[in-house]
Amino acid sequence: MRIGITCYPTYGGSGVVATELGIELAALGHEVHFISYSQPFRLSGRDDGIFYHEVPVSSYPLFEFPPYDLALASRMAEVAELYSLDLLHVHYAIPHSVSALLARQMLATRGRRLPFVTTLHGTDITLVGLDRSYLPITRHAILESDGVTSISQYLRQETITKFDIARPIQTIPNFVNCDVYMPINEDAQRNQARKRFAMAGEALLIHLSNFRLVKRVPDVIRIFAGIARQIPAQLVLIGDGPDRSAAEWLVHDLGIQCQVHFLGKQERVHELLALADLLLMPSELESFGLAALEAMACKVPSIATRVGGVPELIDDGETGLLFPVGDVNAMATAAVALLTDQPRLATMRDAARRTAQKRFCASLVVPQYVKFYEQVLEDQ
Ligand code: GMT
Repeated sequence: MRIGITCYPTYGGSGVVATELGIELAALGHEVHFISYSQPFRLSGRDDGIFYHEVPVSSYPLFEFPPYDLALASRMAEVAELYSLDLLHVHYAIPHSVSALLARQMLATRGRRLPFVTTLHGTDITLVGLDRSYLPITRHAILESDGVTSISQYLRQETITKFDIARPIQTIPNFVNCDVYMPINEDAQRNQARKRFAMAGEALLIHLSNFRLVKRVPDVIRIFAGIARQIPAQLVLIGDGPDRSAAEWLVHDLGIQCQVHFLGKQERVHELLALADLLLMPSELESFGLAALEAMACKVPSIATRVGGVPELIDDGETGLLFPVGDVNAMATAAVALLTDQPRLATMRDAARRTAQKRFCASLVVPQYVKFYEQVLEDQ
């Protein structure tokens, strides 16, 4: 198939899923065309079968808000025609599904079909999508999509309930490439690599996010401070975003600068995750929690919140530990108990990797997307 993919190219789960999906589809022999305002950050530009088309957004004095969604729709229609795309797959409903709908209409007037699939990722439904200024148009584009998928059962149900949508929505969970996201099984090699952040005998905690409010990064710092008061520990934070400076100030005020490493945006996330003992994901809401899955594939269980789709990914007590939002003391206490019980931690680490392989491996999930595309094309 020739597939056009549109996503947010910046740091964020939906862009990561879209990019990894494109890479996997190309590896299966499909032709993948990314259409976005900049190259998705995990795309190296070296993969066979992958093409990138930038969306130019012109600015005029009259435009206080340059209309990206319109420029995107034009480029989608153009790329679809020039490269004979079979379908578009847009990640994150706002505004991508609306642009895809326009592109489909533009090509229809030229006698060409261009079906589109919308994948719902989370805040496009639970936060931004519920904003009255976006709800009617988002709902319309979801209803008009030729196929809709959601990344968890939770999100599917939220979409049906909050958007009052009766159309079929297929849940296809997020996935991880278990050959890229891997543990370092050799103890000596792992210990050597951990020396970059932690000395022998120190626990290593990790957090990975876009530092938005919903991620509760200050809770990450407070949980870590609670852990570090009881056992020797270090914390690595990967990512960047609006709450980074608040987190940096909190680290400063708590006097734990020597134990906290802000790495900013990183490309080789899998190599860093594999060094950690535990991931901290105390989010207000996660429709899935991709960071926790990537960590699990590296044999790193999570201390996380029992919200949204997280319980579909993490079995509480088996592949991680789940808590109410904001209960930083309970999370710190549980983390210390786990980190000081090596046999229990080892069992949980093994179970986390096994779950990633058995339920969320790219080789199991990507074919579900291919089948879904085939169904959509058959229904035309
Ligand atoms: O969480 C964010 O701030 C970004 C958002 C995105 O679109 O990048 O993440 C959502 O999609 C991810 C990939 O499917 C999911 O793993 C996240 O759980 C989801 N975030 C929320 O639901 C808050």
